[in-house]
Formats: sequence, C-alpha cells, structure tokens
Amino acid sequence: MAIAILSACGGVGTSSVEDTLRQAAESGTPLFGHQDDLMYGHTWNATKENDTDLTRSDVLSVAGSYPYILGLDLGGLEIDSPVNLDGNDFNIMREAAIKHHERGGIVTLSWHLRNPLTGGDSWDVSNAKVVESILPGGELHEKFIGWLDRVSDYIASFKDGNGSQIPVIWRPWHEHTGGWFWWGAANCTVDQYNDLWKMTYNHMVNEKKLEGLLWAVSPNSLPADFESWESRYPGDEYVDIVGLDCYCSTYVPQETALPMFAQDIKRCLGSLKAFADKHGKILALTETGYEALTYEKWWTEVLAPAIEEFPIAYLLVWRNTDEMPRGMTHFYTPWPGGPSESDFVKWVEGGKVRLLK
Ligand code: BMA
Repeated sequence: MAIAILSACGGVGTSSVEDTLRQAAESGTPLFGHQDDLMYGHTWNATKENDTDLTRSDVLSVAGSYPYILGLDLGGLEIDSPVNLDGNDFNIMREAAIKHHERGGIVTLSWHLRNPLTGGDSWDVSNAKVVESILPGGELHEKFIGWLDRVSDYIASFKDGNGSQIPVIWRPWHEHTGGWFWWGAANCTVDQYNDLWKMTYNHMVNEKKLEGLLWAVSPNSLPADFESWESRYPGDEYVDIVGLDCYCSTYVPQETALPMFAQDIKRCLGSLKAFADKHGKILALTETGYEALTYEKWWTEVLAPAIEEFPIAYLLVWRNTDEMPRGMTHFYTPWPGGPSESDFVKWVEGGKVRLLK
C-alpha cells in the first residue's frame, strides 16, 4: 500500500541531512550523538577558556572521532542572556554548530526556555495557564512571539563559509508527555499543546522564513499507555522526525534499572516505530543515557541489545558536566580513564553505531 509521505522540512540542505538519517536507519547503524560535546567535558570548558577552536570532545578523546550528532540547547536565548542555562556562550555555540557542520556532522537543537508567565525556568509548573497565555489571544502572546523571533534570528545566523544556512534538527517542546515542563501533559490540554507547536512552526517557517529545519517531536517514555502521546502530535505536515526520550533510571537499584530500561525501550520505541512507519517519519532515540555510567558494560550489554531491533536514525546521550550540585555525577559518556571507557570503545568498534568518521 502506498502511503503519502508528508514532510515538514524545507529549504537549504535538509534533504541531504534527511537522506543521511534515513540511510542510517535503514542500514541499522544509528548515528551517535552527544549533548554539548564540543562545549565542555571532563575538566575542560570552551566558554570559560574562551576557546573558539572547538577541537576538544570527550567522545573524540576516547573513541578517536567526534560524535556524528551534536546537541545544543537554546535555553536563555529568549531572555537575551549571553550564555545558555548551562553556561555556554551563545557566540561560541554558534561557532560549534558551524564547525560541526563543516566537519560533516549534524546539529540538533533543543530549548529549555524560561517560563514566560512566572519568570521561572522550564521546570516551573506552578501555574497551568502558561501555554494558554502565550497562544494567540493570550496576554503574553506578543511577548512570546518576541522570544520566537530571537530564536529564529539566532538559528538563521548559523551560516557556512558560503553564507548558506546550516540545516538543523529542531526539537522544541520535548518530553511533553511528562509533567515536569510547563508545556507537559499535566500542564496544558491536548489542543493547547498542538496549537503551541503549530504556532511555533508557522511563526518560524512562514513568518520568519527560516529554512533548513527538520522538526523533531519527542515524547518521553511513560510507565503505561505510551500510545496516549499520539493525541499530542500536531500533524504530519509539522513533523519530520519522531523520537523517544528514555533514560536508564538512577532512582531505582541497578538490578531493577537495567532490565527496566530494556523493557521501556522495547515497549515505547516499538510503538513509536509503528507510528513512524505509518506516518512516513524518521525514527530516533532523541535522548538517552545512564547518568554516571556506574555499570561498566552499559554500552554493549544494555544499550546496544535494547536498540538493535529498531531502525533508529540516531541516538543522543546527554551532557558531561562537572558543575552539578551533587558533584561529578552528571555525565553520559566516558572520558580517558573514566567509567565504561573500554566498553564504549568496544561498542563503537563493533560497527553498530556511527561516529563522524
Ligand atoms: C537537564 C540537566 C540540566 C540542564 C538541562 C538542559 O536534563 O542536564 O542540568 O540544565 O538538561 O541542558
């Protein structure tokens, strides 16, 4: 049966990125991604050192190549902050995006933006009227359109050496099936969420004429009835990639966490695969990882078998920071001498995942 494949993307360079993603999915070799990979890692930080060479990467140091996918986050841009919510200088981030693209990689952007109603952060769910207030007719609509303008202008400034727009995977309003973000399922209605997405799309694409975006929607895994996420989907014409955000828990004992992760992936990614097939979309594991990597063989014994049956185009593990209140525990890839280093190298050398070279 022929299916009509509706694509949301447009313009410069997105078709070659889309081809790369589809080929990676079809060949069973997902592209490996790491959040903030060029921005900081174990004992180094590009912003603090004003380093615009951006040659360092914990993944490179361990496995000999950069990740294929570089994740960056725009949180803070909306309030004109010079640095994002994790301390990355926005000018250096732009450099990182351009350098990564010129090295042949793909950039993906998320947005942990402030709460426009309360002035709090993305996790401020103290008021369930935030989404309503920024939709057309809401008291903060104009203010929020200003935020979208800033984000659009920033992304539009990602230009290669020929002045062409760099394509990016744009993943706004993520983990919207959870209750922890103000745009999450607990804090807005189905219609409000879908209208929020459409408003974002229409403003960035139709008003700002921003080209080169591949739009990624990414529900988080749910303990039951994962399929319920499908009501919070704006429609095929607004989305290119459907991805899952699913982590290996650090809140339960390890002997429970590891099998639970495998089950969550199987259940949620299985369901998302069926959805992606039906809608002609690219499947991805848009966020994953095991914080602090306390299981030495997490890569080959837990992650690799969990994902092997799914045609995901890429997977992205979260950031390596040493600046968390709990100390050096918020990291998701090894560094030379760090936890799970040899297993990570073994996984990469096994050829079932692809770094940049
Ligand atoms: C979260 C944590 C936070 C961070 C946010 C945005 O999951 O890593 O510390 O501020 O992502 O990168």
